[in-house]
Amino acid sequence: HAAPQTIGGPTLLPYQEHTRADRMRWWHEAKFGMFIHWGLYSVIGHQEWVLESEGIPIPQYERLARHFNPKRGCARDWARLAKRAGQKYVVLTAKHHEGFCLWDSKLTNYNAAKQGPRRDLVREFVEAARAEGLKVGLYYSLMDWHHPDGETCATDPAARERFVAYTHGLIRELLTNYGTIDILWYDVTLPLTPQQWRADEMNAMVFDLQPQIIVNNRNGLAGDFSTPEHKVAADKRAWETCETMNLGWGYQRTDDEWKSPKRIVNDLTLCVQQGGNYLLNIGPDAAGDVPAESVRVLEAVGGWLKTNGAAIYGARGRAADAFGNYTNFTASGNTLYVHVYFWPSKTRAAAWLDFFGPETVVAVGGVRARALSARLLGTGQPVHFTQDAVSLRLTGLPEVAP
Ligand code: FUL
Repeated sequence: HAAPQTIGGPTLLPYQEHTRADRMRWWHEAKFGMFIHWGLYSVIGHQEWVLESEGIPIPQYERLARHFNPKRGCARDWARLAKRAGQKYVVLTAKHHEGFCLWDSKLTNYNAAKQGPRRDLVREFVEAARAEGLKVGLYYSLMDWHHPDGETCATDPAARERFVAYTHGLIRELLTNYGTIDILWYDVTLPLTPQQWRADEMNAMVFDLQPQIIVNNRNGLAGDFSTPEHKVAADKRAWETCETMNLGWGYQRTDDEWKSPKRIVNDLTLCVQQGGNYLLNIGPDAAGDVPAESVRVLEAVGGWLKTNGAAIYGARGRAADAFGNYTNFTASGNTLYVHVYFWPSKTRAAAWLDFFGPETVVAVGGVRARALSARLLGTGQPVHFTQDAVSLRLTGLPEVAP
């Protein structure tokens, strides 16, 4: 907690249009969302590209719908899980590259209301999310391996005409029939160019139907935010890292490469430090069950956010010129949050560190503002500190990270 005037550089990144700043305000505050990859590929449990990567013939793949049998209320379970995890918005794959629509479409029978579950899963999702007070996002893949024109549209103008009309029509359905949609998360423009997609017209329709919505950049236009995947990559504009909890996006039976809660918290913090958002994926199985390990990790992250949320929600990135070892920094008002992810416990440190004295110390460089007080966020316990021109030294810290 520092004297008002000088904790750092610019507060938020500049947003060109006022209307955009308005639309995106909640999103910048929210920071943390849940991505949900779910579709017929979840039946096989061998990631969401399985149709393409295993070369499964379309008629055979279509039969998966019969085995896609989600439990009643699974969308509510996800929404509650997101809530417990401290996530503020949820984004569901309404249609992934496989082409199967999770909603009751009038434009194709290849949808969850007409076959398989015979339920409008998008409606269930939207209602469940709203009931938990979460913002609602829909992912939509432009690329479509199932539609007969999905590939030929690249070369055949008549096929293109039909396929582009189909695509605009599906997006129109999603943004007409389910009330307020907060995010449209496009994916993969292949095999058409934005011009061929009539992407300008597409976005104009989207904003016409949902003036408050925000859209990403994966229809080939800039949209409202960028979407670095599997990496934290700060941008000059609004951006959101999307990341998986294990390796795959869709449910993968044999994938045990789970990231730890600590790793997730660190990534989230790093995103916030650099001014971005973090969209973390779950891949429920065909019953809608979320892998137990995902639940465990999300709940642990949620536990952390419960005590440390002030350092994340609504916090600003690049807030200070502060630097340090194994630390991330976020800020809110005049408060600088020092996230120490490697705790320099004295007894575990090398003997020569005794040179610095017998205490657990965290040293922060680059803080030009005068510190007035310091405390542990989780417990409120005051932290001793000294400050000179070189560093702010937090001393007398507990031996073990709180
Ligand atoms: C990629 C897709 O190909 C992946 O399947 C996944 O949906 C990821 C978020 O975007 O482009």
